[in-house]
Amino acid sequence: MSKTLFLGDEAVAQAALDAGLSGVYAYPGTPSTEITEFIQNSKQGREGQVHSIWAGNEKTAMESAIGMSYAGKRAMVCMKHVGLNVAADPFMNSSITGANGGLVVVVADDPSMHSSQDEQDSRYYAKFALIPSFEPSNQQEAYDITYAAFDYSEKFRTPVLIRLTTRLSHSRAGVERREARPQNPLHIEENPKQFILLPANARVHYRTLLGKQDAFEEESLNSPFNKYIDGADKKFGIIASGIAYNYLMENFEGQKCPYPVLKIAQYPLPSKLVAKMVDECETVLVAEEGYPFIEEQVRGLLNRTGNIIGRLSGALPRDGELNPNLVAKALGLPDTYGAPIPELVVPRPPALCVGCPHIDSYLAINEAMEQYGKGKVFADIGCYTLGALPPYKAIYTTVDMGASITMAKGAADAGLRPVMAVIGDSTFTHSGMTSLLDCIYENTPVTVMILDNSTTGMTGGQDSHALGVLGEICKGLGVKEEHIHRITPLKGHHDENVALIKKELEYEGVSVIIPTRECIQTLSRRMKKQQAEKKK
Ligand SMILES: Cc1ncc(C[n+]2csc(CCOP(=O)(O)OP(=O)(O)O)c2C)c(N)n1
Ligand code: SF4
Repeated sequence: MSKTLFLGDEAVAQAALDAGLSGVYAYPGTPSTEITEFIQNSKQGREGQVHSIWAGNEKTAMESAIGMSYAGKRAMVCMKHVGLNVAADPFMNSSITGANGGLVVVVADDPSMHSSQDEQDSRYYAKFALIPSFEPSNQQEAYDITYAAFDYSEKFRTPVLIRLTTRLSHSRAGVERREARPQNPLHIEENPKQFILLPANARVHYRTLLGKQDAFEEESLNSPFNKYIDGADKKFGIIASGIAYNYLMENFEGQKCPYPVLKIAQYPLPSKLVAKMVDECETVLVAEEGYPFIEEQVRGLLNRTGNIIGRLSGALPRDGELNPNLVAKALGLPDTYGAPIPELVVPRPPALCVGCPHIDSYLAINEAMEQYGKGKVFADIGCYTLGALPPYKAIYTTVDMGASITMAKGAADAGLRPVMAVIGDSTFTHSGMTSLLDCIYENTPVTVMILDNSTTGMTGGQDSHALGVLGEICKGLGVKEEHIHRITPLKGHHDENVALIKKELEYEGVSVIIPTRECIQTLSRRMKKQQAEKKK
């Protein structure tokens, strides 16, 4: 078969389709978004009626995927790393129930935090849930691993996790595809206790899961994705996982490393291969993207011999992405990698687009809040987080999706007055609605501004789940109708918007203000599409 050029994300998507996927469930998040978008735009996906509509958040996505698996079909759920925190409850418990149809959880980590609040490493989640995980080192392996992961999941009746990282997700390489497999028929589990986690059932299932651990390790030992590549010079042995394996090999002409290399792309770690390396080599360098997940396990608490080096020992930086140069330095090799990127490209600070509706909302907030001083506007995650930067400097917090309203609530509970929460429309439906309910339940004095730009702007313009119905949702949750307002964030409406915000700040209860104007990027894409359709 000839090769097709795929992003790492696209390779995962294509492999899932070829492996007989029936549904992908996801909430957008960089660097994972392109997986679902690829399936949404794929002819193969459409013809196969593969379900691919965005979910409300990662937890609902995970649960839908689990449901599809319980019905016997192959399902995939995709998210960015912090999304797995949101999905953690069903994720952890799905390891106890096990899967029916193949269940693959794809999580894209973002070391160096290119567009994230942290650089947490999802391999810990797989270990925590006692399930197998994979970490491809290139686009071909992303394809091959995803294809194989569905079989693995069905063979052991377990969810499996595939961990990607930004550089792999967002770079392209030629990928050879396999023959497409048909989708599973519907198939209901016969054991009536399998998917009911009453404690009596859960104890049995948990022991079953513990009983699978040796077999998982045996699979890792014999996996085509893990390799022990011997080398004559035993001064070093190198354990390299995921994309760090590429960074290592880029340092050697013809990819011929003189030291033994243990390439890891499948977990749990094959301890026999690790032991062989530690026994044979003077010093073992662990090169891995993210946290020192392997290094911690190999060195143990004491590292008595001191010959395991990596991110913990300081041989590699403790945080941020690796690159071939950093790996070379850790091995004492000459620096061959050229100038670091910042010397070649002048960094440009992020900014709201010219004409963005959020600008007018922040100008109004700043004027209304001026008399009250700083520290009273609790914000959230989205394009509008840029309101933290000059010239606006309008917000006090940004922590996790949906947090603005409940953090404002906590501050109001503490006695702070007046407090505002600023949240995007997509973030509100992701995880802000329950926060608002908490405020309504106690009639907390909070002014909530839901920025309705009709889209999920920050991740490229996916549809908003609450399009046109935000007011009704707030009313349905219990906000009094007279304290729900739609405003137009435009210069011409500035004074009336400021006056309304000031009035609601004085109200000792929950009020919601919804500035409504479409994101100009979405608007321009929509206009172009309409014009193109007219020309047809
Ligand atoms: C748990 C979690 N999931 C996904 C993301 C990625 N993400 C950041 S903001 C955002 C949505 C932003 O949309 P919206 O709230 O409508 O604001 P906008 O960007 O349109 O201003 C997403 C999906 C994240 N940071 N955390
Ligand atoms: S993409 Fe849309 S919401 Fe985001 S900054 Fe630009 S105009 Fe504003």
